[in-house]
Amino acid sequence: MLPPGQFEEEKLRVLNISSIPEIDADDYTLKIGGCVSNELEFSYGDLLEMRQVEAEVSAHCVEGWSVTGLEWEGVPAEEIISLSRPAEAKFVLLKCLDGYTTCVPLNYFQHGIFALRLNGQTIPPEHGYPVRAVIPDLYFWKSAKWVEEVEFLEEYVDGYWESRGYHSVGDAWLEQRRK
Ligand SMILES: Nc1nc2c(c(=O)[nH]1)N[C@H]1C(S)=C(S)[C@@H](COP(=O)(O)O)O[C@H]1N2
Ligand SMILES: [Mo]
Repeated sequence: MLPPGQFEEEKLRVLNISSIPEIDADDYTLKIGGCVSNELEFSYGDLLEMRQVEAEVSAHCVEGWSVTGLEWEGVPAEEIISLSRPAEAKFVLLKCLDGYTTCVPLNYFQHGIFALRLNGQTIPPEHGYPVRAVIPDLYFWKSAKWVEEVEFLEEYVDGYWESRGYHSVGDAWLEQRRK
């Protein structure tokens, strides 16, 4: 079943605000900060060694196309939450290596994955290598590619598309496309 107003496509369309960043996994760091008890940093190697989960999460682009049956594998966001302990957080701002940002409510983020693999292979560069935050149920603009920083927030702030009129939550099942 697809969310209202969506049609099924075979393959992901590659959509970026600018070009695909060239990333050497050896130089990559995922930073966790904001209103947390523990600020953390993880290398790509650290993430590979952490607890991994696999989940099928469909992509629902706000422009109307959906791709189902995508198998993502990586570190559960719950793990990042329990290690950093963001007691008062209500949102997270995901910041990416291409300058892109998006704001995600914590109650959706907690079901997310810091994906390292897609359909049994290392995530391809155009889809977010080395790390993509995949957030179930929200439109796909909330699934940040090339994510490098997670800032836990008590208050909502706009990210890139949210500041251009797109919804602060963006639940595809509730058809929350624009503000
Ligand atoms: N870092 C980053 N993440 C991003 C974007 C982007 O421009 N930069 N675009 C978003 C949008 S609008 C969509 S629809 C999806 C597209 O993902 P895909 O290129 O893997 O199909 O990525 C989302 N995540
Ligand atoms: Mo999109």
